[in-house]
Amino acid sequence: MKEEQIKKAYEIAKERYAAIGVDTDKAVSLLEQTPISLHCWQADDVVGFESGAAASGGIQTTGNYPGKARNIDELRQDVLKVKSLLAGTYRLNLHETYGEFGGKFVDRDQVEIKHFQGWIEWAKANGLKLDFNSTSFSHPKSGDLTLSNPDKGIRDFWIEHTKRCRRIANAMGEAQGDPSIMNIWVHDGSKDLTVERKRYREIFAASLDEILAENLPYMKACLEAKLFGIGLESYTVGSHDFVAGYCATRKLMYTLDTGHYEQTENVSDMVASLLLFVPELMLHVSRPVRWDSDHVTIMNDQTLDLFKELIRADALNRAHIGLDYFDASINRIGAYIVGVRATQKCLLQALLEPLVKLREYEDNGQNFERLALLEEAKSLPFGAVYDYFNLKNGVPVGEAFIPEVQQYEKDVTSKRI
Ligand code: RNT
Ligand code: ZN
Repeated sequence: MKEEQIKKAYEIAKERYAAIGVDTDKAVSLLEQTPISLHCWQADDVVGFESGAAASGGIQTTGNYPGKARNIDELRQDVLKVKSLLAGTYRLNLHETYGEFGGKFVDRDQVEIKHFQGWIEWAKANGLKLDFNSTSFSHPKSGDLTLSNPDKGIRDFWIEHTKRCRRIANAMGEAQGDPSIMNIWVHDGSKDLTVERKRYREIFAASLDEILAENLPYMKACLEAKLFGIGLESYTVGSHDFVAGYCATRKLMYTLDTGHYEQTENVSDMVASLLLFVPELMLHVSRPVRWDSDHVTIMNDQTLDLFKELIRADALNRAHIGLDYFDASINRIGAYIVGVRATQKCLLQALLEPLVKLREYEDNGQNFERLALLEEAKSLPFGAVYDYFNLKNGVPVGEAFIPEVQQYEKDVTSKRI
């Protein structure tokens, strides 16, 4: 598409939206400024640089498409390639297992800020801010229970790990002048029936209280809820009810992963409830296909509804947008870009919703009018606005990123054998 055509289409779209009280320029600028946290683990199938082993502990990556990042340099190169093809503001979400361990084995209860110093500098040099995750899976001590383990030795190992991770996140936040968001997700659960549901949750809460006691002003912790993990189907310690209750009482950020609920559950409806009781949300935007399969995020009703609820709740400044999927069956760079673009398209459509008019109709009891406008809004030319957003920021418009990804595969990732 020619530049002139994109601009012309945008001008027409701008007028069309203005007629229903929506400012497209404002939506574009919000889209530019809203950070999206790229999950480092799509680049290498959640392997990391600790032991090189495949992910275990409730999660599993499927597929063996060639070209995954094998070391820090390759991962950084991939992330920068992804970023270069996208408009907007980015953060990078690291797991503890992605530290720079200098070829030595550094156990999880020994990790230090120095193992992330290189990341802090690299991120700064490349205009990225860092988020962080403790990592209690894929380790000999992971078992079925970590922070909720009745065995004090194992529990203390993971408490120490998570405390250290908070300090690392704090160092990241201080260096970047903006809090690093540190997610705590543990796979703790049971494959089969358990008669100790309450006991493990009591232990988990006590472990979390101990971990979160230290005052670290440059980081924010969040806790991720989940329905079940692979091999842990009968019981999850950190269920939705547990995490909602814990976050509400401790005033902690809740991590909402869109793959972590019952398949027919309306996840977007949780936004307007949770935000009444927890300070902020961390979003893991994903795509569950029949289960928590972590397929690449696409523009579907679930994702659209999630962002619409966020905007309707006026909560863009109380939510941190991150991605969480790991598809090893397709080009991984392409997977990043498809997922980010889908997320942006959903956020943009939410920002372009004619909310003032819709609310007016609702207040007046004009329910036919509300339904009609909601339907009509679906076919308004948001695509022209999204194209313009990309053109304005000098990145490929529409499907033009496909050959760029193919070229990178030819030059770089296909050579990783
Ligand atoms: C697992 C959680 C968690 C992980 C990452 C790798 O079900 O979604 O967020 O995907 O920490
Ligand atoms: Zn997640």
